Amino acid sequence: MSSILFEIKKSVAFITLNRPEKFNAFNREMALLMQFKLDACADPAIRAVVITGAGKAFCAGQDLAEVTDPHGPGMERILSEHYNPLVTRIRKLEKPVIAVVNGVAAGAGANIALCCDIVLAARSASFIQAFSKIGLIPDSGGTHTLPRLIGWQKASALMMLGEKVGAEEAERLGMLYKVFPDDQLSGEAIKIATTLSDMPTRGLAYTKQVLQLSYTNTFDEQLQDEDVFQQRAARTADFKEGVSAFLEKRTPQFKGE
Ligand code: LHQ
Repeated sequence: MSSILFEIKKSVAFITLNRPEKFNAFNREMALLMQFKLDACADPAIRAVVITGAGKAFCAGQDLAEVTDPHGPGMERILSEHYNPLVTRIRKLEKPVIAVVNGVAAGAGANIALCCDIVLAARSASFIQAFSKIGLIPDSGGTHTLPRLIGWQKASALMMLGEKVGAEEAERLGMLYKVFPDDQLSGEAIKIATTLSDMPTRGLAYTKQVLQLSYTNTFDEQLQDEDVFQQRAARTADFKEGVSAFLEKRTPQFKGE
């Protein structure tokens, strides 16, 4: 069985981390395969992407057995070849990426979820910046993402203490969008992903890009970038369709173009 399952239903791609007996911890094969599948999501027929885990866990981060394996990739390649390209692909993908956190998300597994555009979680799910417990620093973009989501102080404490945060607390802190009862997560996630996949995909991609620019821009620079991206959005067929549909009092049919 493949370590990454990939399925397309209508216009939504589902990427499932699939090493359930290892709590979906990443080995090299799985990290490279996930990059390959994220590249496949560039297909314009795919208009939203869901990332979730098989079995009880979302993802326990790096497979720690591989780190000590003399035939493994070696510490010096793990970030540059596995996690950095993976989270970069999620950030650059020109469509919404939804993390559906079905269980524990630890280490790189937590930070991969947190770099997605929308994070949904089961009530029983949890997030752990597990790195400090084994003498590492948080990676996969977590030192950038987490303080911006929940503030420096909370991020710093969670990263140093490596404490487990339950899904409801994570929602309260601003780490994620919504928590659902365990038995409703999958259905609610499909509804949200399907809604997004019917929306103006170019406009959503520009929203994702301009939000990322705000990390480094001044307010004035951000206003300029909003102007540039708004003009791009206004040139899309979906903008024309959205306005026409509103004026004609009908449901718009967006094509993602
Ligand atoms: C695992 C793992 C795992 C292998 C659970 N590996 N088997 C970047 C740079 C370079 C190198 C290192 O890594 C990184 C990025 C990182 O992600 S560093 C952080 C790596 N991850 C961790 O340190 C988390 C380790 N795991 C845990 O702390 C716990 O397993 C959690 C909190 C995730 C779940 O706890 P429990 O619910 O009590 O489950 P469990 O510990 O019993 O685990 C279930 C099974 O999954 C178990 O297998 P077994 O055969 O004994 O039933 C674990 O060995 C396996 N597993 N995480 N990362």
